Amino acid sequence: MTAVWGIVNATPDSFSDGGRYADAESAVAHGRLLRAQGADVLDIGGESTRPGAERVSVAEEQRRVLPVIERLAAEGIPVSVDTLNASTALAAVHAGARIVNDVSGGLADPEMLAAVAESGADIALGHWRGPSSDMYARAEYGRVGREVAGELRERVAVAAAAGIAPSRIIVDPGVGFAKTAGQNWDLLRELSDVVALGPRVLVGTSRKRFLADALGADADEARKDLATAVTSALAARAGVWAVRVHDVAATRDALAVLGAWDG
Ligand code: PMM
Repeated sequence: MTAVWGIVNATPDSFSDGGRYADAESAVAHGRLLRAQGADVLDIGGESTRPGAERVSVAEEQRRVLPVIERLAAEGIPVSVDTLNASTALAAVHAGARIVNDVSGGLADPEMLAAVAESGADIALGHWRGPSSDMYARAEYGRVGREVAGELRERVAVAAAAGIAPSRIIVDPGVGFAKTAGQNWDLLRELSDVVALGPRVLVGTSRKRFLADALGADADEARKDLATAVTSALAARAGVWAVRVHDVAATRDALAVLGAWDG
């Protein structure tokens, strides 16, 4: 059965004036809800990696994620930390995270792979061609599936050379990272190139902008969550190990339907 990663944003809630404690409190509550809905892993991030998003300081990132990770991990829930920073990855593992989710595949912080090797955690290596501020300038591919797979193969080799056991490595084709909308669809169609690499594959399509190609630009969050359940089921059919989503309940239902269909 395909695993489901539930997204927990440990970012300040602009609608709350309760301060840091209230923010951590609501992130923990949200994590518990996603777990109850069937999330296998909770992916906790304190800095948005969306296109055009602002960077926050490493200290601020850690103030946001560490209390949330500590509390959810203490409840026995498998936790990953979504970060580009080696020091946050290490601190998160000390707080109980078992997986480091680095959308840059170890490229953003030169210390990342050595830190993860030392920590003993698993690592998800994302396909990345540079910071989100100008990543569309790098969105040039011949056959996108083959090229993404080739670049991920290189990152896996570098991670293994840094001392991370191959069985601890997960790869992610990085939907939306340095890819146009059309290239994201091509990539999903060609997922078998990435699955053929060998390591476990994680795919994240949740609420991403390219879904508007199918739904129209005015699609709200609820419609994007339904679309995400469909793309996640199709990714599962293509052989991925896990999908990363905001709406765990909808994707769990879609995977259950796929399971019944397959018998
Ligand atoms: N996408 C985002 C953030 N983190 N991590 C992985 N492994 N794969 C992704 O596709 C991915 C990610 C984009 O931001 P979001 O948190 O708003 O979805």
